[in-house]
Amino acid sequence: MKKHPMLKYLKESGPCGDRLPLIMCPGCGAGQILNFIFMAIESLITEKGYYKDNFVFISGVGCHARLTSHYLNFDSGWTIHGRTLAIATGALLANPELHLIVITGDGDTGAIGGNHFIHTCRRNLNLTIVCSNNKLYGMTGGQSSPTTLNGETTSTNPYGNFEADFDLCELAKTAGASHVARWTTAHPTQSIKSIVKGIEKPGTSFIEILSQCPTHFKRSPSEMLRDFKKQTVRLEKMDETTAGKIPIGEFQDIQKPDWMSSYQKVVHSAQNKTIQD
Ligand SMILES: Cc1ncc(C[n+]2csc(CCOP(=O)(O)OP(=O)(O)O)c2C)c(N)n1
Ligand SMILES: [Mg+2]
Repeated sequence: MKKHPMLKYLKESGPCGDRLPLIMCPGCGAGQILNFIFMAIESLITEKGYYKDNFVFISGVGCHARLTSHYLNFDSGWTIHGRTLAIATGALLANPELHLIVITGDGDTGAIGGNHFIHTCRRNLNLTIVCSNNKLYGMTGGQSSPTTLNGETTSTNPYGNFEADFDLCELAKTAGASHVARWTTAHPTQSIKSIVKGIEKPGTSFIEILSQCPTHFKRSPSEMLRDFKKQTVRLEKMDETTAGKIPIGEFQDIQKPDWMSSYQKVVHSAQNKTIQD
């Protein structure tokens, strides 16, 4: 049987046993997101001369986080829920040559790790953040998260979420990330292109991918994918007729110095300063 071309990026076996099937529930979007990231990395290695060994993955805790050290044939760190970006920052400062890919969730980024998220974007640290947004806390029983849509039903909101939902892309954009985009698991080509662009872009890249959780939403994955197509609209087509739809596309793509290049300028100035008695 012909092997899947991305299989080389998975370990033969890991803490969860054999690499396939993944530990995720059937129909979970996390495996698709992992495949998008692999496809992006594959194109950078084969077409742009990137080295596999320079990619390092960091994740926190959550269903999405199972995608790193459990399975990847890359250097990776499975770290603490909500502190993913703090730990990725440390890895980056230790070796700025690395391409750090942070796989995070809507809870990890938008709730417990919200403060780290804001300041990572503000500092414009050279990290590529891929957020698997399944709109709830998948791993702990499907509780509402900051991205659960208003009115949506979860295990903690059986009568519908009465809170306002949060737009992570708008937050990343306002906080100053260089590159910000949102897609869904029903948009594979666009997601892969955004991840490639994000990795190539100096500074913080935030790529949010809406992902289906058939287990907690108790729906079929294919129906959820069809809904992603129906519920979303390209940012540039948003107007009064599309009210209530979820905007997808590129929210921000700007040229600005990343944290490390600004820091190196300061180091250079300090080293060249003549100390006066
Ligand atoms: C410090 C800390 N607080 C809470 C938890 C419990 N916990 C584990 S995963 C999780 C939520 C994960 O949600 P999300 O980041 O959206 O990931 P998903 O499982 O949906 O992929 C929580 C609250 C924890 N492990 N550590
Ligand atoms: Mg989640």
